[in-house]
Amino acid sequence: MKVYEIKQYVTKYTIGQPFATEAVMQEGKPIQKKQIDYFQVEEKEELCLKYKMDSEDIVWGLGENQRGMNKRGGVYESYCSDDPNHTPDKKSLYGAHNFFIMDGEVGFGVFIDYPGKVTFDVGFTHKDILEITIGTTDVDIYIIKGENAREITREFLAILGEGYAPPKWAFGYQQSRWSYRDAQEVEKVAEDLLYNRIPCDSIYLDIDYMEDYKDFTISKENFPNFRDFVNRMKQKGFRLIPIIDAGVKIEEGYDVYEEGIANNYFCLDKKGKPFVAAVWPGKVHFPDFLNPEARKWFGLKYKDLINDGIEGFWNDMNEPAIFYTEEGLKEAIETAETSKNKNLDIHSFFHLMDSFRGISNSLKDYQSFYHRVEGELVNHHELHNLYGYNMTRAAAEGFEEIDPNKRFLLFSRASYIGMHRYGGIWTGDNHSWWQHLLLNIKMMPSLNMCGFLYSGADTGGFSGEVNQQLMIRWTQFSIFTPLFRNHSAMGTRRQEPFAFDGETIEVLRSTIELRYKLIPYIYSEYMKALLKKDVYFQPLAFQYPDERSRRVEDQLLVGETLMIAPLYEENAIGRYVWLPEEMLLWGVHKNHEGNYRVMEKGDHYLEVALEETPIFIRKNKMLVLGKTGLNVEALDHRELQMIAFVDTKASYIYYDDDGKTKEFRNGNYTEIIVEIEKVGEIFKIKAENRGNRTVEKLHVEVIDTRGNRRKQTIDVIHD
Ligand code: MIG
Repeated sequence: MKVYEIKQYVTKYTIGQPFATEAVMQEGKPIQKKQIDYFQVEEKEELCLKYKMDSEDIVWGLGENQRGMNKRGGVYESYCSDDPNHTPDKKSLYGAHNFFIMDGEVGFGVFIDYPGKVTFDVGFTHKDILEITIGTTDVDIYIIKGENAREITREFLAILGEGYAPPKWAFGYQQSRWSYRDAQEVEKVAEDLLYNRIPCDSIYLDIDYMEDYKDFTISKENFPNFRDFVNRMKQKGFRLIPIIDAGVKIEEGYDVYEEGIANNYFCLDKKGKPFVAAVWPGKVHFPDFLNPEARKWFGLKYKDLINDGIEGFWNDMNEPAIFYTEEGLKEAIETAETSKNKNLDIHSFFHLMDSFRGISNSLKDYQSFYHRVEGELVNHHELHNLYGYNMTRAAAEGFEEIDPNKRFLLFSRASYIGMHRYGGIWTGDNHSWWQHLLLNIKMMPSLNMCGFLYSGADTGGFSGEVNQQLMIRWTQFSIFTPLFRNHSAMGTRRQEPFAFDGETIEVLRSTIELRYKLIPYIYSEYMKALLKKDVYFQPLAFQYPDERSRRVEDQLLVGETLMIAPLYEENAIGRYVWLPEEMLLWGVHKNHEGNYRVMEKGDHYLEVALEETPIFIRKNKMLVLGKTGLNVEALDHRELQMIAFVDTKASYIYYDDDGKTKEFRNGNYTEIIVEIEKVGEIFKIKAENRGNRTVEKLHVEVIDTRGNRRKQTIDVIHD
């Protein structure tokens, strides 16, 4: 074992010869140590790390996973999985995020940097034992120390490198469905949104826009004159976001296939031939994204669509999902044949059923193909969790080359820690279930701890049938997630906002309008978190370490000012809310202004009508707002509104930039420092602009702890 000090609080333990995942961007200097801090280690064929937890310890993190924010009580398996049934017993979803924090009397963070299978038994087998099983003896393990869970998170994020900055329009509302099949249907969606005055920035193109599901092709029949269409839609205020799948269709004459074959860019089977699997297009090959040349080639394939005016993409099926392989299918058919004309007993019958059920995404298939890494063949299973990561990296590196200063929208389904440098993630095929709204709420801070700031779930749920209430409640939560997209599966009830009754449309519209009003705040908080390598969503525990607040899992801190307490139960007319300190409730009712209430620390039952989105403003903090508009680019932010809840004094840094380029990295951005101080009975307000000049006036409303309100308009001082 070799040990390195990466930073004062971060130690890296290298055991054997680990695969370079490139998750961590920082090197360290060698130090002497014989043991991994905190853990008892057993080394056989696999590595096993054990830690005895205190009964009070909370375990945060593990990113995209089931169960609570506190991961205690469950088993989690990092192995990117295309499993559309996210029931609570599932151990793997689409991402592999091996970072967690032990938060208690003794506190530390752990990142297991291994791209194969890792299992975290967090007090499942034995209630007080945390057991990590790593499917190898070649691994990098990082132990991170810090004063508290938030600081540990920041120490961790700091070694991962700077996250991905989406364009500002990607913070608007996004409309999706599997599928809007042709140009007319897309146009109809746009018209319905406009007719109902529902703000929206983009419309998604799911797999049916392609010719036979072939990546980088466009169905000429369904989308004739694609470039004109893309630009026409953009003029109406909608960007089109096509999907790109991992598998490349095997078809003579199809350029992506031909080039991949000619240059050896595909993953190989045992015999050294391109590996064959079946997905949407039928038989496909998988680009070997672990090979830098193949990555470069695939990344530049996005160019044609970009030339057509496309500015954003979503990468799907990149676990990679496999419907079946020839071998898998053959085995199942053989089982079926031997079962033919037999009187099957119950075991044989289930064996027959299982042989077909287990055909997709099977471990056997993942173990049967190879990547070429620095001239050597490496079994896919060993680095399974890096596939989606490197597909997304391919795209991001392609964009960098195609249009270096432009920000593109990009997110992926499969991911591994470190991928947040290249794009965001969405949480895949959830259901229109209340439980999945709650899961979404609990998952957001865990994803943030692993670096994934630009993320969100399919609002309203992907599979199953959403009802009007769930659609509203889910939208009321999603207005706070950076990626805010309504997406649903083929065959399910239509769930675009305009698909509901008039009253519901109105509630959804005003909720989405609230999102657009919040964009100055959401964007400012997002970008500050990105630049400071911090989180945007936090559990209450990260700011309020008291025992009561530490246990709250259904309220979140959003940026530095807000706390939210979403409604997530059917037919609920209110909910209990815990206030860790005195706060100002902005009971946003159809966006009407001025509905404030100072609430004291403690437990409250809060009535929340279906059209209401309660927002809490923390003490001595400020919320910045703008006017709504039909899309992000239509927003006028020369004058902004602020709501400040002030006892003695408060300050806020409002961040903004052009939202289109990477110029912010050269210091081209706006920062307005707003300071409010109580002097006698008056509040003195000062707003000073540093950097680019964008805002002229601030309309500040100060609410003091007695509920007195004062409005004041101030000019921003420019240096
Ligand atoms: O096998 O492209 O998660 O969002 O609509 C399903 C069709 C493939 C899965 C994605 C989903 C998308 C769907 N895809």
